Amino acid sequence: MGGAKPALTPVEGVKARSNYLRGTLLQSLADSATGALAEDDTHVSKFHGFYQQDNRDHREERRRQMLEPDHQFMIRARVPGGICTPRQWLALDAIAQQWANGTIRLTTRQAFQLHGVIKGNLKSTIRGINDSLLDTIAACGDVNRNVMCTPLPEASAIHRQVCADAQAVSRHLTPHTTAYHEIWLDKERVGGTAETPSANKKEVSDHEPIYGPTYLPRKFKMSFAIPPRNDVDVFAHDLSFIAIIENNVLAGYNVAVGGGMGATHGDPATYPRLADTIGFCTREQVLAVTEAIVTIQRDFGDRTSRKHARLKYTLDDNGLDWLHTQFEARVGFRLAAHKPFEFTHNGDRFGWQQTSDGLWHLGLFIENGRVADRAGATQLTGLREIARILKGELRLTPNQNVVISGVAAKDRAVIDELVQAHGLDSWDRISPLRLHSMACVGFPTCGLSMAESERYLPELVGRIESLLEEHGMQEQAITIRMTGCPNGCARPYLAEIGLVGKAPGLYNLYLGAAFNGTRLNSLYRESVQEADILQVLDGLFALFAMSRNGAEAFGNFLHRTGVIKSSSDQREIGQ
Ligand code: SRM
Ligand code: SF4
Repeated sequence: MGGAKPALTPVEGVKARSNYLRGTLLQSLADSATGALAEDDTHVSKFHGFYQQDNRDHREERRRQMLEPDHQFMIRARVPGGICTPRQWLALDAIAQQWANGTIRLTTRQAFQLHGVIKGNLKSTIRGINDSLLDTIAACGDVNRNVMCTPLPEASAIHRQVCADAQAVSRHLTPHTTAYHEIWLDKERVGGTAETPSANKKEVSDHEPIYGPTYLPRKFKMSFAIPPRNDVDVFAHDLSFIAIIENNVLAGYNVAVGGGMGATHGDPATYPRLADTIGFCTREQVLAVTEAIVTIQRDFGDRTSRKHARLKYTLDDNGLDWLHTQFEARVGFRLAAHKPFEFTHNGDRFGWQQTSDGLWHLGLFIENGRVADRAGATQLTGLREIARILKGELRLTPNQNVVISGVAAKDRAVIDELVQAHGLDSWDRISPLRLHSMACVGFPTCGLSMAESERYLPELVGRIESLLEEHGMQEQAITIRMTGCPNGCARPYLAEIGLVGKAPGLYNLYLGAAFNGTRLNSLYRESVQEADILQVLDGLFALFAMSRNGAEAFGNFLHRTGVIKSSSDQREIGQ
């Protein structure tokens, strides 16, 4: 005799009632009495690519004045594989100036974010993004998110193929609902004959062949990597494809499943997890593999607890053998054994590089992805000027940077001039530590932030740079990542030094991830302030300077010497 079935989460009800993501968004937009959306619509809106937020710097003051919070919206535009045309960049920039806060935010998943859009400007913003041939649908919500692809492997022909596969997967998993087009692009409502949650045929308007009417239990993330670069952090995603190159030909992909970063402080049932490599597939099998894994998660992911709803938990609850059985029943074939591969690093590369097609690509450092004009570095204007003359593309990197891509040799000089004039040449002067730093957005826009992140990491890195200098290690590349809470948006658990916010000024310090993104770090100190962080690092840098093995990376050193003793997931993947 089983007990009562656990209730589905309220968000499941919102999705079911939303009639394929319509909700009451039109009414919410028309309601001029408030700057906010109706409660249910704050969930539906995510599938359309925007989040309701309020400026947390203004919260107290607004409360004192008995005003409603300073509601504003963050809009995320998908850029599959991070490839963006100069025209799209210019359009995003113009929209940021006209309707958002005048900056562009490059994300850790190679997408764009705009902050500070008020409700009355949402429609113009989303239309403008669509006019530039980017879109915002499925940039957030319980669906497959922006598909990542390494932006610049040296073998350009193979990169084109891998990127084409990433974009095909992205198209395949884009929701079919016509709600997006009706609401934002004023398209006619499209009729159809589809399933509805209640099997009530009169409300039929849409159908979702892969997702069904309640979409996925939770967000779903995918990436494509080309070894030896692991810049996408391939083991941090629900589903990833690792390109296997044999005799200079793309033979197919190793398939990795069940990665994820998100956790909750003090709740051991939530944890970051590295993906398992479960086999090898050909290029032709990629869409079938993707659809099978997505539908397994659709059918078995936990819809009763959003904290336990990602594929990593479905996998840990049921095991790999179960996954293979489910998978084979859906696709009708067995994955081949996975093939050997090796990753060397998970950071970005900076400066000019030439690819096998003879074109040049310039990797530029954008600190924490915030493209803005500041005293001494007018990076926003500089990238605008570059986009105006660029014949190639801009590629957004998985570490919040940008690559000016596809430049003919004769055009390099003019790009260099603009880069210098606008302070975009910092990569040439700053430390490898800073080049390997990454922070999530955090305050003031993120509603989940517990501590500063984007606004604080640059300062802290400066102090850690001084320590490294004292130990004669200013040229040492170390990955350092900070997030304002344990959700893991800057993938902090894959950094050699990870800082995860607990409260204003307090962070959990994680140490010892592998420099190539194949091992998670471990919690080393809980709830520490800046002074403690610097003291701990000072001691460890002294040890490192004294007894590292040759070019050994910091995280590997801590691991080898036993400074790091345990971790939630200490498997070393792939080597
Ligand atoms: Fe994230 C929620 C920002 C990449 C795990 N993330 C959020 C929200 C939307 C806060 C919210 O729900 O109210 C943040 C908006 C802040 C703001 O003001 O802009 C936010 N996440 C970001 C971005 C912009 C960070 C950045 O600095 O670049 C990244 C946007 C990616 C994109 O373009 O799609 C971003 N988020 C990630 C990553 C990294 C990745 O995907 O490679 C992760 C960890 C990987 C993973 O998903 O496991 C991540 N974000 C989360 C989670 C925890 C999910 C979980 O499974 O527990 C949340 C909270 C949630 O979903 O409930 C979250
Ligand atoms: Fe916000 Fe936390 Fe993500 Fe940072 S890690 S952007 S604080 S949800």
